[in-house]
Amino acid sequence: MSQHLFLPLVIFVISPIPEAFQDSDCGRPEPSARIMGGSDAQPGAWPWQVSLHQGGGHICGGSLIAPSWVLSAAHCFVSNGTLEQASEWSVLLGVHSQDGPLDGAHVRSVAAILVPDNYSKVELGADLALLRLTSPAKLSPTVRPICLPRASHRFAHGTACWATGWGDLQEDDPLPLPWVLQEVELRLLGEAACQCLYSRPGPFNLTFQLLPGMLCAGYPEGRRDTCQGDSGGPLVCKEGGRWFQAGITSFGFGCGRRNRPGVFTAVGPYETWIREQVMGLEPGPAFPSQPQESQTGTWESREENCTIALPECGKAPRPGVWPWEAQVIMPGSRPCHGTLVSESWVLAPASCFLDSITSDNPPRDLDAWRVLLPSRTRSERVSRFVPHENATWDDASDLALLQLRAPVNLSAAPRAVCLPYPEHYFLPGSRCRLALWGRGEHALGPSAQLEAELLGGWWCHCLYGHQGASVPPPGHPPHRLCPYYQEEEEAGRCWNDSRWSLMCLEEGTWFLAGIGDFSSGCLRPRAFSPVQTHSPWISHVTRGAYLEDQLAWDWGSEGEETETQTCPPHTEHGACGLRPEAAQKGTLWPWLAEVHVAGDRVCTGILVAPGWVLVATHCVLRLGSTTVPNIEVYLGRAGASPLPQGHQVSRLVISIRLPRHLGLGPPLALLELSSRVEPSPSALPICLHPGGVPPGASCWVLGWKDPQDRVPVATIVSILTPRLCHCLYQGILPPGTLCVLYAEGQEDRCEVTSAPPLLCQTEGGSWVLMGMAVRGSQELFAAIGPEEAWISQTVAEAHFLPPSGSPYWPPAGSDLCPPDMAGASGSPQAAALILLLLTPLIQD
Ligand code: 4AZ
Repeated sequence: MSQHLFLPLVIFVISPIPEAFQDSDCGRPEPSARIMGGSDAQPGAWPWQVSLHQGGGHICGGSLIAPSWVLSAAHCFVSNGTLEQASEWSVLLGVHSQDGPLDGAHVRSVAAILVPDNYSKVELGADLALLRLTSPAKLSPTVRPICLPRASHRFAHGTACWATGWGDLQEDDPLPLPWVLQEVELRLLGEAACQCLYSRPGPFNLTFQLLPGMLCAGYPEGRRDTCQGDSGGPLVCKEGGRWFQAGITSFGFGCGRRNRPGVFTAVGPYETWIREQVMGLEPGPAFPSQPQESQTGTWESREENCTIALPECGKAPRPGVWPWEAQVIMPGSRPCHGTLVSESWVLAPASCFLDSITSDNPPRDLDAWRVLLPSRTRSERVSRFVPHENATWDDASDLALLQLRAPVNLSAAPRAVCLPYPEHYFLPGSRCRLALWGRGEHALGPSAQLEAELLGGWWCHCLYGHQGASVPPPGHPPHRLCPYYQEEEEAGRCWNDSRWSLMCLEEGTWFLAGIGDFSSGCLRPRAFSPVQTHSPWISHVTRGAYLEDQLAWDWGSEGEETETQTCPPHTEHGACGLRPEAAQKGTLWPWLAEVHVAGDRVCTGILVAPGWVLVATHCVLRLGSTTVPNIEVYLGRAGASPLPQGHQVSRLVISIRLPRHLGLGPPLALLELSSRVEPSPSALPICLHPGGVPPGASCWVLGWKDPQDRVPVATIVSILTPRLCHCLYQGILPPGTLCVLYAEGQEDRCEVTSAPPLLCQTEGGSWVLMGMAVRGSQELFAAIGPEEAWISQTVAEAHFLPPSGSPYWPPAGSDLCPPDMAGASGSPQAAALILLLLTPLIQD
């Protein structure tokens, strides 16, 4: 539907008198002279094929069935339930290429368009139309009518027939100039065989009920089909030396998709309707009787059993052994890792080949390039290099296609990876793998397996998106993909110069889902740009890449209303410490967990990673007790104002981890949850503070007013300088203890038995955990910093901010306390007030 043709009308000669026309003239092209997966037709090979124009461009196909009659599809002429004006349409006859001189071609206007009364929309059948021409066509070797089948005519299943047209070559890929008529051989599918294919959920999770008067043609494996713009055109089958029109191109689910053959309007069942419409206007169409020898075909045959095609791409013998792994070798540089997407094409980052960002000239020394593919003894040569047009300035388009000189056989290895269609939605929780991509170095050594699990859209979208951005709802393709994986990070290195591709598994089939995004820098999880947006370009260039429908659809109840989510304030520190807008109903402290210990005791816990909660040891473990209590963790609870059910999560604790402290009882414990918590505005991990006090931060003790109703209360505090702290609690403090000072009257807003945490909000806006309350104290907190090594080793995903501010811990033995204050009598509060007059607080 995308071509526009402006015709010089003067070249056409109108022939006023119909030529003699008989039955025997139909369906016989005189000289023996896309559609998807087809090829250029020979001029004159399909002399009944016409092009229907509206507004100067090709819209639909049609077939000449009598000098004054054209058969086409109703949906070409009906929009919003109304039939279009005949005068808007013109019929081009005898056309081969719609671009050059139209030798022997001529045009006719349309006097009337007739559509069956019971036509409403394509899926409900009766998708046919008759066009009466204002004057008869001029019959010639390139303009001849097709024979029509009678109602009793039976086309045998499996018959090879031909569809023709000027429609798209693939979904959203119009036929290029010079617009030469395309032909494709399609096999007739029996009703049961077709219904069986369409009864299995396919694209968009849809199934379809085939109706009487429809027929299917194509192949279970797809790849050859009619497409947009072919509608109304004929499907013809040769019997007894003449061509009969078995079908009218009507619709389908996409084009050339697996298990989705084209659906045609069967012509035979409409014999009576057609005869009625043309009655009285001679000569009418020819309905020759079916040749004897063709009546013996199979129509209720063994073939009718259901032959479903399986994906031809994305099969790996085992994860990590990728039959589509391709390495491009160029003299003088490291190999570039890419992936095989078809028999003849390799996809790789364009940046491997474009020498620098300043020179975007494609390289010229293709002769020297070689491609290594699995199980091939010799390397392949390269004949073409096609970079993506945005490759040099858009990271997400850093792609190039390399054509191999000779196609390879894809029966075992090498094999092609599957590519997702643009509407693909990879389910959160999908199993994925990271594979080498481009010239990236393998950070983990060549044997490492990077297993990954796809995280939900919210997290990824907001981590890399901006505050207030709306999150694509489940089922909608995301802007970015974030896989969760274990990465051994060396201190100070985040391997942001190594690149990966992301492959995800659906029903045993691997898809190339994303390509590593440089823009994620050191943020974790890394972001990947979805490949699905580039699939149309890849299939346009390669004409053979394996696009495959989504194979897994279950993302929960669809009927459930989903509020549009918007992104909370952003942090530059990775996937921690984000706090949703206070306005969002309910949850204000998304990392605050209720830790229910063995029934009724409740402690405060803090989510430090999607599967881990940090608590004060004394709160979950009783001294002297050797049994590990039964612990349950609740997130997304906001005390008296409960959130909708969907926002609350609970997990059992499967292990308690303690640091190995010699002598002293460890102040902090890590609880491992039975499964990860999907990050959401009501359950987010916090960042951890490595030491010192963040400059300019505001700090809070977060707890409950009372352990029964557990309404979160946050009390602002000042963290005292180490000197003040040391002087006030001289001799009684374990190393790494933080002291705080409450504003007057605020000191007992939180109850202490639940061991509340001490948090700060940094100048950058992200929230960090400083410490957890020491047993029985309101002012003393066991700091996180000194436990950094243990926490990081136990929980790879826990995120410590880079060190900042002044170191908190004073050198051992410093003794600078004012003489009167050492071991001050009276309350710490009173003592601190005196000291405050002498020493500024750190945060001031
Ligand atoms: C169309 O839109 C159309 N693959 C025609 C045929 C098919 C799909 C779409 C069948 O005109």
